[in-house]
Amino acid sequence: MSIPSVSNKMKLTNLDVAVPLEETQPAPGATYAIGDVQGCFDDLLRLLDKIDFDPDVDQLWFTGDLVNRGPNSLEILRFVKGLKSGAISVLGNHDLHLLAVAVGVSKVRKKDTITDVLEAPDCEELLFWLRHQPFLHHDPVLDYTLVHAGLPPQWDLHKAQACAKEIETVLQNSNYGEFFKYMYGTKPRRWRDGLEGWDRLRFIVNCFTQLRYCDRNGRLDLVSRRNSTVKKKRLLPWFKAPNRATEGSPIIFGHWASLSPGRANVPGVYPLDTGCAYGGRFTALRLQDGRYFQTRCFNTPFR
Ligand SMILES: [Mn+2]
Repeated sequence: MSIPSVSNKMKLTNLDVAVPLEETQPAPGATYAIGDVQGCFDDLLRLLDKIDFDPDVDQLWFTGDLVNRGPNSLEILRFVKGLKSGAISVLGNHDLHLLAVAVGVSKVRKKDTITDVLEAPDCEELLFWLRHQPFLHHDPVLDYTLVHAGLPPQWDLHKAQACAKEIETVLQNSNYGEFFKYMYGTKPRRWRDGLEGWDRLRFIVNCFTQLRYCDRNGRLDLVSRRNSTVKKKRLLPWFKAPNRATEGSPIIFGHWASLSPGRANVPGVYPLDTGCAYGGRFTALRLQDGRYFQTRCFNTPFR
């Protein structure tokens, strides 16, 4: 089988061209990107029913934050781990919080719903699996990139992939617990290639798992949340930052429940977190044809 040329790659993302291919080949299966699950396992099952998910041929991409806030963090971890290569999940801030609690660096907070995982007989293997998940996934054929929160304007895709590798290497090392001692914090705010040590790793992990806003000079703002502050400081969503080096590369992300899928008004930007754990909706995007699927969420204590 030859490597698809650029023109074939373009065609694979176009439904009109993909249909004849299905007539001559076995059904290749679809790829669904799914927003933050946050422990809402029953809601996930209803969404998978709706898309008629077939684990033998379909692949699921998760935007991360599989756990916490919803009622069933344990089952969702077991389920996604059990899908093996049929699922790709990037790491989110709640996933990292679970890992930090497990190594004793963080404490369980009032709204956390992760103790079922921590007390499970298979906790160790679930968390081993979790910390081996990526921070970024890129599919060159589908031409989509998946992260939990965002990317700073200074990184192009190549740099983002390299930075993801750096932090993945740290988490997959047996000394990974050390990282959590230095992970928390909102600085540095601006990327430099020369950043080193914990500052460098903190910047990288903040982009992948926390980022929402940047200022016009491309500095992260991980503090401002209120609309009035965002306006006053003239902050921009990271994907609207001027001269963003990943402009034109389709990016799927979660983490930001108040963004509406399909209404980011920026080409190639696909927010999928629709607040499942907060009585919102649950969203899947079929990458082959760009179609959205949604279910309402019921199984949540935080309505
Ligand atoms: Mn998040």
